[in-house]
Amino acid sequence: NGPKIAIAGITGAVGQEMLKVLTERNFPYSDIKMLASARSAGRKYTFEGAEYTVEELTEKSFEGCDIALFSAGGSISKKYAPVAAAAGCTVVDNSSAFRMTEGVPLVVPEINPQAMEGMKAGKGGIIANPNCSTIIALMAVTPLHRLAKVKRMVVSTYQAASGAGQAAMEELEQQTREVLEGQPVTMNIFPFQYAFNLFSHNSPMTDNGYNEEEMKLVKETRKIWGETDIAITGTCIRVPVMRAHAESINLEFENDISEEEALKALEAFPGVSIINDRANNRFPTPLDASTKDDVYVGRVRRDISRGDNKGLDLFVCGDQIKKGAALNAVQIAELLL
Ligand code: 2RA
Repeated sequence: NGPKIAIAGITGAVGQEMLKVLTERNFPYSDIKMLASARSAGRKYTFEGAEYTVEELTEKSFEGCDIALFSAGGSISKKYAPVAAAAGCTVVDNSSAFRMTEGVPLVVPEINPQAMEGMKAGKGGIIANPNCSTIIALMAVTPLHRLAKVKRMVVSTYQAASGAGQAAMEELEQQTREVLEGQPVTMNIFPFQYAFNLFSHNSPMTDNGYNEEEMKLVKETRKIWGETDIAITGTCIRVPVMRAHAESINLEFENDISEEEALKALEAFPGVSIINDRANNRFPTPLDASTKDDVYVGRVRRDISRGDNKGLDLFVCGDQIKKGAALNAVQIAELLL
């Protein structure tokens, strides 16, 4: 008789992936409440042999629930996560609404589980799921940070359509067909062609010339590691890939670190797999990572632009819907049991 779970945003790509992950990890729930907007209320899902009817998300939706997984956008989280927490539900929020809120743990279970120490299902509280590009980067960089202490991190991301939602994935597919058929491309989600193209991440621009996605990387890394004096910069790009992000990362360390030491630390880190086959020029691709739990790391090499052993470059791929969102959220829920 495990916890009663509510999933807010059940019809989205992440909500649906959460169900898959609950099954894959044999999560011991006693019941599931599937919540969405009024538009989706009444829709039926069969899950693990039982039929569920989607209910409209209201202030009353969380009574009697022990854990609420939110992935319905920031405004829904802002309005209902505190209501769910007040009803005694422990909230795992995949939106950015509370990530930088003092007192709300921002957690990657393999990295900083201690941040949510003492929190239990049914005892209220909110735990924030970091942004997907932050999770994917830090799964690779944290074992190296622990070994030689990162001083500066430069990240270039190649972000999949799934990060912009189901509709963006559908638009990418539709535009690809249209281009191949010589048809004019349909543009609903982005104001320019996505297929066979790439562009600066679609999140809002901020006043320093960085977009919100890049600033999430900077701010969330510091909160997750609990260190504010790390120099971080990034450029986030949307690329025509379906569901796995790729990231090129340059690191400067306080201390020496060799390629061998880095690979050993990566091999030992849970949730990381290595694809680093120089002889065959074989390194991680988004299709290696798609639908997989692990984050894939390769191109691990000494940064030749420095005259010392305090720099490394690497290349990382991780599934945005899974480890970037749904899997990380369910792993946080497991820590509440
Ligand atoms: C993106 N990080 O990929 C966002 C998704 N939450 O656009």
